[in-house]
Amino acid sequence: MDEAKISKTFAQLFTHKKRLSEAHMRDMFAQDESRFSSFSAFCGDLLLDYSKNCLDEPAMADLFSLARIAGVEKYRDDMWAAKPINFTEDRSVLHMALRYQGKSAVLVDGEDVMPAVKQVLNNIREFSQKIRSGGIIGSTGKKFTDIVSIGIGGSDLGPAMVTAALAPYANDHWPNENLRVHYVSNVDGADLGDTLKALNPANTMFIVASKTFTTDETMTNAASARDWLISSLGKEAIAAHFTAISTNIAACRAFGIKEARIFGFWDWVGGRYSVWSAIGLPVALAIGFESFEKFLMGAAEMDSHFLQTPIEKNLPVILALIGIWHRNICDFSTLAILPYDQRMSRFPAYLQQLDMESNGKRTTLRGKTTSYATGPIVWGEPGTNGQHAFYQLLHQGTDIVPCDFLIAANPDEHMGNHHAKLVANCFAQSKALMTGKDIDQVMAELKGQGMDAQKAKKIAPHKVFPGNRPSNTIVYKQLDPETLGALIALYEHKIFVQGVIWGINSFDQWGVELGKQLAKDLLPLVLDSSKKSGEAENDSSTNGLLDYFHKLKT
Ligand code: G6Q
Repeated sequence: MDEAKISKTFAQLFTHKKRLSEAHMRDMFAQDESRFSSFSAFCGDLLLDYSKNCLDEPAMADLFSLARIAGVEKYRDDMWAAKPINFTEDRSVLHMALRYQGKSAVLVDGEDVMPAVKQVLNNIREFSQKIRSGGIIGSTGKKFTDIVSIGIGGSDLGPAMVTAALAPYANDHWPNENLRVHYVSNVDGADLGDTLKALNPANTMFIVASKTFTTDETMTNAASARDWLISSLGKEAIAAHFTAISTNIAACRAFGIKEARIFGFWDWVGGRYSVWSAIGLPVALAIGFESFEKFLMGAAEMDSHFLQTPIEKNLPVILALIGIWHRNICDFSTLAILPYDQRMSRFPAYLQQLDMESNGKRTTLRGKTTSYATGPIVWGEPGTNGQHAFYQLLHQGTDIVPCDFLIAANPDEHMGNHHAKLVANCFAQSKALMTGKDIDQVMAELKGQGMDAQKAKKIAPHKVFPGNRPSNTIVYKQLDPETLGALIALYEHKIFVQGVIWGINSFDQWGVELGKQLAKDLLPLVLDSSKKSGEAENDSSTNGLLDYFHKLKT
């Protein structure tokens, strides 16, 4: 990576920003009828419209150069060649292998991982088909009607989001039939407690999803679930009612899970990139293995696009570069993910982890503290709900928030004109953010409504919209398994590209550790008030909180 060249390109980008400081996208569209086609790109029938960002061709050209100079193509090829790019954990990053549809070997340390990947997929196929058909039953001979997946973070957010998004594909079982898939993640007993309340142990299968099989929340929930099962079916029921997904086979066995019920994966699969592995087992159970395979195929299509398409037409690269422009050149600190799809309601939370755990970092590959901003704060909610809540700030607030709108051309629910209204709202929002409304327009409108001039002058400033607010719009045919796979892979690769440009390791997560360690240290003080809080090396706030907690505790 040539740092001098990178700095020079950043300097050029700041010059573009200065040049465009007075520009308004409204005028850019008025002056260039082909702006939409010049600033949009496809992967299959998935469209990325990035024309509503305050950028022009010279600025885009320098952004594309930045990607080249930063070595995006080289790092991308290194990732696919299984080089240990997650160097702080000495690991390759090969989630693309989990959905690879080609015939070539994928070598890690000289060994082809594809036979093992296919073996686990076959195990998932067999297991999910048997559970769904009643070929695998509980200890009392009853069919499983409820699957409870216990995991957290990367072992929960992906499968939970995908299961909700693809609910219509659970066609054999949804909504009338029997198999329901639940997710429990929080160590707050309310999560497990509320889930178990409605369940019958005889019909319930638990899947403990944990790469390490040591995560405190998951192990606490799994132990309580095991107690719940034992209290009504006895110890011998564990083997029939518990399944594990983990790389830590010994710990699964020690928990009481039999070998044939342990689905493995590998250390080259990061937690937040693991929905494609056995961690996706609950998804296969919910939507059936055929749909799960299509989900993998959709991601593989995006992988091929990412690996083969020139940078100027490469969707993940474009999305990443637009993000770099907003974060580093314009100093916009957040990114709103706005799916116009109710079933994608967990997608913003999923991307929150994918992006913020990957790129929320301040140490470069060379161990120096960055002098520039890295990953944005990611947040969002589905449209149209958000319109009636936080969009006020998007339109008229003092912070500019780049937005990603996502919308399907076809709904799953064919109900009146609901979908037409959803689409109209989605397109209206990006249009309104871009065009805005100036004072003259507002005055003309108010006068047209018959308002007297003095009152109009008083009210008008409140009705002005600055516009020129950036957004991308992603349009796809339908939210089917292939499309969802492609969308997730799009964002995975976008985040990777940004990590390369920022010169950080997107694949470790040391920031999660400190809080975990301190929680362990504090637990004895929470459990036992006689262990005086002052005994530990705590600050006065932590001690004060502990004392007050014990005072209130009944
Ligand atoms: C993801 C993170 C983290 C992890 C959870 C669960 O990339 O590493 O979210 O997935 O902490 O870890 P286990 O799967 O080991 O329980």
